[in-house]
Amino acid sequence: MILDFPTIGEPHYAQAAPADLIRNNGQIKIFKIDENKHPRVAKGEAESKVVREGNKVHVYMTAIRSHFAPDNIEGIRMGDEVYFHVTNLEQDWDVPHGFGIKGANNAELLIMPGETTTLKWMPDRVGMYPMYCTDFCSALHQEMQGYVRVSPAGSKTPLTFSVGKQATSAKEAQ
Ligand SMILES: [Cu+2]
Repeated sequence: MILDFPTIGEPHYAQAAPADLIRNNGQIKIFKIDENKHPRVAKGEAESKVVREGNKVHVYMTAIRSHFAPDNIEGIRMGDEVYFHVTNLEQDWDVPHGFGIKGANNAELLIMPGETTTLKWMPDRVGMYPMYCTDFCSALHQEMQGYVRVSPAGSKTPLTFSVGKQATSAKEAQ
């Protein structure tokens, strides 16, 4: 090979292998939610929350077809380190969810059913950031998204979070 372009690790280089090689060697299809011992797990939407600890913000988020909870977060400030601890509440073995947020320069998450994984994110500018499921999960996969608002450092914007709520309109704010 003379040149490998434009990406390294082109997925088409994958080789075929007998399914038994994976099936019989520790494939994990599902994590039972009751047995999830992750210290930042949210075992239901009622446990989803956003907690500030100094400049660290921990988002205890759940994912289930077809929304995140919370999916509307305000009060993140420039300089914050945000940790999205996303629990996939699905208990069907073939429904992973993904998680990505605009501007994340490390990675996205792939969360297997019943599992909790964490994405660290440090916003680099003030504004609205979409977050979204990155793994096709159902016909409503495209709806599986939300927004985070990032305010300037030192802003007094209170930390709030909700599910499925419209942003306050100018009319309501009067
Ligand atoms: Cu999804």
